[in-house]
Amino acid sequence: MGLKDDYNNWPLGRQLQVIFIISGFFLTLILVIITRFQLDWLRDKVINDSSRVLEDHIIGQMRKLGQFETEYINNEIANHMDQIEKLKYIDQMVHGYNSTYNKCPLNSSNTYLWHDEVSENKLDYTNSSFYSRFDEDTIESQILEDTAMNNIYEKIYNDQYKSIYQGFKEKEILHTYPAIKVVESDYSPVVREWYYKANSSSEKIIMEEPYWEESNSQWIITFSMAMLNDSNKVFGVVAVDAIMKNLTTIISGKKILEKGFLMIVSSGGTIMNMPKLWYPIDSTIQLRLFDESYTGISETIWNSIKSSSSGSRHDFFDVNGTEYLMIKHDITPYKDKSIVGTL
Ligand SMILES: *[C@@H]1O[C@H](CO)[C@@H](O)[C@H](O)[C@H]1NC(C)=O
Ligand SMILES: *[C@@H]1O[C@H](CO)[C@@H](O)[C@H](O)[C@H]1NC(C)=O
Ligand SMILES: *[C@@H]1O[C@H](CO)[C@@H](O)[C@H](O)[C@H]1NC(C)=O
Ligand SMILES: *[C@@H]1O[C@H](CO)[C@@H](O)[C@H](O)[C@H]1NC(C)=O
Ligand SMILES: *[C@@H]1O[C@H](CO)[C@@H](O)[C@H](O)[C@H]1NC(C)=O
Ligand SMILES: *[C@@H]1O[C@H](CO)[C@@H](O)[C@H](O)[C@H]1NC(C)=O
Ligand SMILES: *[C@@H]1O[C@H](CO)[C@@H](O)[C@H](O)[C@H]1NC(C)=O
Ligand SMILES: CC(=O)N[C@H]1CO[C@H](CO)[C@@H](O)[C@@H]1O
Repeated sequence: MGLKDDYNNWPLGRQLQVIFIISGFFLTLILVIITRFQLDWLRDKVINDSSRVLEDHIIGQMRKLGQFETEYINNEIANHMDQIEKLKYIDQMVHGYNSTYNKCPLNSSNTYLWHDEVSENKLDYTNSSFYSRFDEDTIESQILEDTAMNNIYEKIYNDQYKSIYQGFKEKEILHTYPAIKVVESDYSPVVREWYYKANSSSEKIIMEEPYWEESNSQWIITFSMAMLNDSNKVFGVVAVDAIMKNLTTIISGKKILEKGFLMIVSSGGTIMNMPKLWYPIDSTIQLRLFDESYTGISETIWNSIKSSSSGSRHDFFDVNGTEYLMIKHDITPYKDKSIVGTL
């Protein structure tokens, strides 16, 4: 309880530490599930056909639905990928690393907000803030240069984002919008997963394992991408924490034959939208699909589901002996772009 309740009140820096611990897995698939009982009931009631024709038809419909929903999720994720790429180009330009521009068209400001001027546990949407474990006076010129980003934060910020931030190699500066206070005295962006993964795959967009934010009842996914200088060397990483509220709301609203449902599962096995039917007594627990004592799916079965092809069928029994029919679809946003995160 304590961890989940406190979590949202933690400033970004501390939250990132938690993300660092639980992440490393990625959004991976959508499952379309109905029970054998539903199928038999339908067969008996509607057609009373003992042949496999009806079953094949239903499975075909489940595959189509899965494809359709996968497309929707792919588009939503692709939007975030476009956004992070835009931010990368803009910040590269701000620092003079785009030969198209002699001079950055965005003006820097001559003031900035240092993180400890923000009150603790507060998000200040009127400013961005800067942090570094190094002495503030030695990094002022670098900070002032990046204030040019303030021109665009408020314009691109919307309810799909929790925050937008950048980490810089030089002096390990963190620039965040909305402004926050960083509580750890030795915080460094460059050792965070969103930073070092982007740093080591500098042409790729990194997508982290989704994490649950209890107080706002929403899933967040962090996307990040490296910024390169004129010699193609990483000088920083830009990141966004994207809110997956709509995605899970829309997917949870879908029903198949009354009791059938759709589930989005990360490749770490985290279930992002628990069907009511499966809801744990303690709703703060985030179940994984291979929590066998609950779902009846073992880690071995989970691994075979993951490695099977998109559209494949996997029947299983839950702990109460109910038989389910499941169709699995892979989520692979932007096949023409490099993304680290999907299988
Ligand atoms: C379906 O068929 C079975 C045997 O073929 C029969 O016993 C049953 O009554 C039928 N059900 C309906 C709803 O017609
Ligand atoms: C320069 O910016 C433009 C868009 O403003 C972008 O298309 C181009 O790829 C950028 N070039 C570099 C080297 O970042
Ligand atoms: C930047 O400053 C110049 C000179 O003060 C001004 O003309 C221009 O409109 C400013 N640009 C932006 C994007 O604010
Ligand atoms: C970033 O990548 C470079 C080159 O691969 C490496 O030398 C450096 O240690 C990396 N930095 C971090 C913070 O991971
Ligand atoms: C790019 O970054 C590398 C590594 O920090 C540095 O050695 C090089 O001078 C930089 N190049 C430019 C053009 O800024
Ligand atoms: C998310 O849902 C809200 C409320 O239903 C809506 O206003 C918003 O446009 C949706 N966002 C997207 C990206 O669909
Ligand atoms: C299994 O049965 C128990 C006892 O009836 C019930 O409390 C539980 O919710 C059921 N679990 C599932 C996943 O249906
Ligand atoms: C320190 C600083 O830059 N504060 C600014 C925060 O944002 C408000 C509104 O844009 C400005 O008025 C402050 O100067």
